[in-house]
Amino acid sequence: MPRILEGGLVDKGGRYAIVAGRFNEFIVEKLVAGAVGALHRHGAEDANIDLVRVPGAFELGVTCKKLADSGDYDAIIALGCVIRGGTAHFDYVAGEAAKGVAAAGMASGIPVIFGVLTTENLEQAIDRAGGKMGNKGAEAAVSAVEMVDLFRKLQ
Ligand code: INI
Repeated sequence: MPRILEGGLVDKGGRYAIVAGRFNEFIVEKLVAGAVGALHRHGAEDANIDLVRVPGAFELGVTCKKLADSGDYDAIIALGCVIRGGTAHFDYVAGEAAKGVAAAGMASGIPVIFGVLTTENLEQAIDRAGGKMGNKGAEAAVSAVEMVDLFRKLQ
């Protein structure tokens, strides 16, 4: 049997920052509630969870990078919602959000979790923010707990 290195899903005092875009607030607030609820259910305490708000998904990457570099957090969870409109704006905002969040993780070496919905319409967003497709904020938070535990084992 190979040696298997993977993170568990029980939080052991990890420090988390959730960064949430205000754009499409009605949806993003459901992602935030899902993320906080999941962190609690996996053992994290409010004292170890900070919530940082930014204008929109475009601002997530640079904010995640700043928080990751602070040394105050073991994982950052980026939450936002980009809904396709009739223009190319969607592609720029969604693309930069994904690139920025990924770059923050790569540059800092800290897990930065991508919990940004990129959907064709509002219905798809509702489905993924506590509707029939689950809550992507909660899923992102569980990924953060797992990655914090994994990174402790990889040290
Ligand atoms: N921000 C979002 O988070 N979602 C969107 O759907 C969106 N749209 O469609 O424009 C959006 N735009 C704002 C953007 O994230 C920045 O806050 C803004 O451009 C200022 O830099």
